[in-house]
Amino acid sequence: MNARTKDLPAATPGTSGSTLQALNDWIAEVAALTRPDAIHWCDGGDAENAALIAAMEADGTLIRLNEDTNPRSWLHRSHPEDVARVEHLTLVCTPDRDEAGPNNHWMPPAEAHAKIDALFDGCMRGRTMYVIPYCMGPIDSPLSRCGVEVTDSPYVVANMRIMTRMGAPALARIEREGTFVKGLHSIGELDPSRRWIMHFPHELSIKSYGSGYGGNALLGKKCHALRIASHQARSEGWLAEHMLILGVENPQGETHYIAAAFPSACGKTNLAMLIPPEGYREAGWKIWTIGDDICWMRPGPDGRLYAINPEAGFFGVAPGTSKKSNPNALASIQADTIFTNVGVTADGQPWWEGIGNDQVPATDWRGEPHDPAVRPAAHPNSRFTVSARRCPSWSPMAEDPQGVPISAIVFGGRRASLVPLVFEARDWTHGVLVGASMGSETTAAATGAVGVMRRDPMAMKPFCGYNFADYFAHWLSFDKPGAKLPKVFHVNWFRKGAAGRFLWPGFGDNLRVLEWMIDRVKGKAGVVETPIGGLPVQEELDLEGLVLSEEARRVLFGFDREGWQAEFDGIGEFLDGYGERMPARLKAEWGRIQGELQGS
Ligand code: GTP
Ligand code: SPV
Ligand code: MN
Repeated sequence: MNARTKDLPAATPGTSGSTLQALNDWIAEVAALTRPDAIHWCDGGDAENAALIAAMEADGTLIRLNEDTNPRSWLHRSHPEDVARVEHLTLVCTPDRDEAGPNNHWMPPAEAHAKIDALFDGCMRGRTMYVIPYCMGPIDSPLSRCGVEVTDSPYVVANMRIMTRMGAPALARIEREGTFVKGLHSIGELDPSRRWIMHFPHELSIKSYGSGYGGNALLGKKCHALRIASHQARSEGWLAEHMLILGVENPQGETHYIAAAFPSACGKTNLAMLIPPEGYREAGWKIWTIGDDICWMRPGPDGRLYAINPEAGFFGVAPGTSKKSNPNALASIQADTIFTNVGVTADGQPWWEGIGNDQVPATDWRGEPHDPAVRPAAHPNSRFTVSARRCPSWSPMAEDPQGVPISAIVFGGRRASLVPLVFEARDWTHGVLVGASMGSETTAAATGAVGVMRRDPMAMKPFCGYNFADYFAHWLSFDKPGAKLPKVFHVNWFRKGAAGRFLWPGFGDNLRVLEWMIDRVKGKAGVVETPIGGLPVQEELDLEGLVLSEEARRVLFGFDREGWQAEFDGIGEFLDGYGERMPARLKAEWGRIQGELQGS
């Protein structure tokens, strides 16, 4: 045992239950492969966290921020070539290649295990191996699922403690339930040429090597709660989605819950924590935050979809977060927060582009004196990790084991042209096509070019653990007798005008669009029918107090037939890329709309 481990409280579980035996056997197997100097079972307690933080402060993994302005908050600088998800190195390893589909990178399981085990061989020598039992979702919810992540990164432990229900209660549930997702992680050498994020859905296991960053390393998040969970959800009849969940409370005190899928860095955190515009606030509108990234939902006894947020914290994009754009996020991160790859002021305050204060960054995210001509102070994908309980709009319903009933599902992308502010799908089948057809411009959340339009169905392109054709069929299967499915909408907060500026004010004003959706759910508003779906009757979407240009009104609420014809050609090609596996019902729906667009 090394010195660091001796400082930590011992938390070795007993060996009574058979699951614990299976867990202990797996840990022994993993230790034999990776050869750590010590093994620490995480209990998730305060003493353990304090000891880990102290050790990370001592070795420079964490830098203490200004204790007066940002109590108990830390800066972590990742390896400069390890700052985002790596989609080209992320694999879904099913026995049959078609099961993973054209949407995933694939390798046969045996070859994948051999390749990554060669990297894991002896990789934890000189390090401590941490065993993290965690629960995704409220600890007492039937919708929740557990996992165990093994890692040699104390930074991962500290983040998992914020992002999941980690430690003793999760271990107890694992013992009770008998199953858990196995996640093996090592930062390795942080060498991009020795890096893989591999998923084995049939084995309920994940192996991740060579990255310490967010979605690559916090295995409960994208790896478990989306890729593995989507695979499980398909066979068990539920949905694991890249969606925020929020509650909209109207002045009458009724709350409607909405789930929304936007691709990475396209506004989920912002919408989930929205502060109503002044007039709405005065009238009594309120937004409740349930989740900002992941949603698990399944039909309840009444036929409605019920959703939980499997996470316990936010791993949010820092740049652009300001008092103006997201006051609730800013309030959340005033204390007890880990910042990754942000800039820092001379007196130790975190800083990023778009923070909207008059502080000046002294040091950039790489730890060098800040020179805006060299690089931004904060990396564009810099993030904060904070407990959801710190969020002023955090809803007590987020802990409800049954989840919240969903009234509307919203899809949306970052589209500078063509796509109007909002439209409504005719029915569930059309809604699934709207989700399947989503396109968005790429962002800094993954390595690669930024601003390139790509198809990102349901915002799940990087996260669906199986063939998209089967995934769309699974979505369609929810439409059955007795189902009371939510209405489906599509939004675009990112439409630009001829001058290249956003035409819609966005942020708090997005509530205007949510209000219209709820009116639609309640049958209180009409639509203008077009081939792509129902557009708002302009007078029925409250724009009071907004200054919108003539151009903005025209394009935000307009329908460009020729533009959509070209878009539908592209969507058709995309669907055809999945061959015979693509559900006929979805292709028929595409054909119907294509026909209407042609004016037949
Ligand atoms: P992940 O955590 O990567 O899954 O992303 P997310 O969808 O939670 O992203 P987030 O909410 O952090 O979005 C970040 C980016 O979207 C920032 O650049 C914001 O400024 C921008 N953004 C969010 N909402 C709006 C909006 O209503 N209008 C405009 N124009 N930009 C927005
Ligand atoms: C995303 O990229 O969609 C994220 C951040 O939410 S990460 O956890 O790094 O995937
Ligand atoms: Mn995300």
